[in-house]
Amino acid sequence: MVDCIFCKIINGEIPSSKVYEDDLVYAFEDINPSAPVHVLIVPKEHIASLEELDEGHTSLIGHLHLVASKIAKERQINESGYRLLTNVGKDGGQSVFHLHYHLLGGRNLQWPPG
Ligand code: DGP
Repeated sequence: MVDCIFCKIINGEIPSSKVYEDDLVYAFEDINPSAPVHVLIVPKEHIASLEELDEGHTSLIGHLHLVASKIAKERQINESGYRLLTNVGKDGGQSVFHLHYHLLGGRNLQWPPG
């Protein structure tokens, strides 16, 4: 998608600190980290948000979760724990409308979020 900042990151038009890449997903360091580990995991397909998912995306989203778990192990936060979340829409705090999951860890995360 032409004006999507995350599509540009995936395509290499905008630089990013790559954490992981395969045919389906791309993961990179968040520009404004909220925790010692803050990685964004995005499908390469442009999907605006979780609300645009359909049954055809089931294996993609399952795969993305496994990638998150793999990164958590690599960053050694799997035993202490971490959070994987996606913000949806205005009230959910979504600011970039290309589906992405935040992998957060490396500190004691508070709940509930603000
Ligand atoms: P959300 O509010 O859930 O839509 O999160 C968007 C995240 O994307 C936010 O934590 C900051 C991050 N972000 C926005 N623009 C860029 C960028 O150009 N590069 C990187 N690495 N992260 C970005």
